[in-house]
Amino acid sequence: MDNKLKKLAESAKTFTPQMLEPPYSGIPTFFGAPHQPEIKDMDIALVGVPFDLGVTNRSGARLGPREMRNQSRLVGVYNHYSRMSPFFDCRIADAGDVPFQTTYDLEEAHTDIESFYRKISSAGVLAITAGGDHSITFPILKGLSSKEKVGLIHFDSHCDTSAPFHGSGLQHGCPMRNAVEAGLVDPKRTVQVGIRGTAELLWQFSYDSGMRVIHIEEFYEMGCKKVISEIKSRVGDGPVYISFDIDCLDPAFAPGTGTPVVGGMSSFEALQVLRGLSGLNVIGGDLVEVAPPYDAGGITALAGATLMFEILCLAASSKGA
Ligand SMILES: [Mn+2]
Repeated sequence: MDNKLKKLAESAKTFTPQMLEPPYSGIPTFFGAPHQPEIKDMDIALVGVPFDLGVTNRSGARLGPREMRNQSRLVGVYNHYSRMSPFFDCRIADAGDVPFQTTYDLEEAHTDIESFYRKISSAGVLAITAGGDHSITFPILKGLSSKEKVGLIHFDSHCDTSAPFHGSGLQHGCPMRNAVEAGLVDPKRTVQVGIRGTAELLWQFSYDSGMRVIHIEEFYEMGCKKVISEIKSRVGDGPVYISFDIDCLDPAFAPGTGTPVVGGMSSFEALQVLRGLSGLNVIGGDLVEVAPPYDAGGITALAGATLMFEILCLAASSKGA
């Protein structure tokens, strides 16, 4: 153990009492962080959005945050790759779930999400989110918005830049288009990674607006290292948000999701790309679309929690810096 790790291990502030308990005991919070519903005295809020009224296919992502809290007790507090603990560098709390006035109206529920994230950003706190279906990313970005547009690193099998269809422009096939059209996201500083599947015809907006789309075939041709440098050169030094749809992973690694598409990357490849993104100005992120009813032995929720931890580490490094 080198000195830095030794210092982390000996630091009382690295651990909460719950982190020292067995992972199956107690009331689960994200990574064992303290539950703190009031947004104060924290640098980063971990937030659950148990909501899936925006799905086009199988529902169940509303159960994602609960199960990711469970599995997250097997993840963290150290990141062995970057040799850091976000809990050492930052004050991190589980702020609980977004409180909904209604769970039966997509538009109104999105307003609830936006208000909650507005409260978080007004307090100068970063938010890392467990979804929920992907429709939640649009109201999250609205709530976090400042004057400056953000760049977007979007891992998914789908571009999610569809025009309204099946009677809604707010469902989970549309958030990235909505975010660009609302002036929240700069499409020229946007990279979509892992894209594939039959819905390609719905995503012309990605190309027309100037997003960089890396299909899964190109991902494997380039390899992780080139993908990382392509992402970094695209998004630059400005603020950037990371949105990770678990269906970016192959269903072999993440079967528990509403719209699985065969032929995706492995959980290790996703980890490697995320780890390569250190040094970017990460202002928040989400891990969405974990749907426990289709999961097997919790592997999707575990993959989700692990990737969420990686995003948390990136945000903590940014915040710390
Ligand atoms: Mn998606």
